[in-house]
Amino acid sequence: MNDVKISKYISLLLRHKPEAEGLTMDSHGWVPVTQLVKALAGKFSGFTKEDLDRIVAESDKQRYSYNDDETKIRANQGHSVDVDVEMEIAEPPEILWHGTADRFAASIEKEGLKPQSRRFVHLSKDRETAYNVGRRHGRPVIYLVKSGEMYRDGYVFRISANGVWQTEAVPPKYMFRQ
Ligand code: HQG
Repeated sequence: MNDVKISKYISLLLRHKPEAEGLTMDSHGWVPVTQLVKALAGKFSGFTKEDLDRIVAESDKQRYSYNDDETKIRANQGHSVDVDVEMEIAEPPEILWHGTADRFAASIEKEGLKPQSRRFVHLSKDRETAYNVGRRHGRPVIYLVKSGEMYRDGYVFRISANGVWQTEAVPPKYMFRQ
């Protein structure tokens, strides 16, 4: 089994395109495990619930959660579909980071960070994580985000079940290119 390839497909289904496999997603992002396993078995022959258990447990960023009785599964964050995955609203650390690609820098410095196709802007806890996020898009550029100041100014921050900070937008005055 190519777990990385399968995990990418699971992310596609659980964050962006449940309809590609006819999955029924509820308003909190949950999908029946039996449905997901069946869909994955149709695409990756021999796929079973045990394979899904392994991918959920070993996901490097802990991308997915089961509900208590493991009948439902959802992605912890990163959605473009309009669901509420019940992220905790919390006070962020004083500083967070955002990694992006240099081709986005001019637009970001003009209009700030926007969620683009996702529901929230994703912020990293440390510089290295931000660098790795930025590298996915091209030549990386890192911004320091003054999240503490934003919080005191009334901006709402959420933290996902797998520890990724998110907010709706970051205006340019709270960001510094590093
Ligand atoms: C950029 C991964 C132009 C933004 C990671 C980013 C993350 C703008 C891109 C998670 C802009 C959107 C999310 C503006 C923002 N003008 N470009 N005003 N505002 N952008 O993939 O943050 O492996 O939707 O900088 O670890 O890169 O999938 O967001 O470059 O946590 O679990 O628009 O995805 O996690 O790209 O990544 P994305 P992201 P997973």
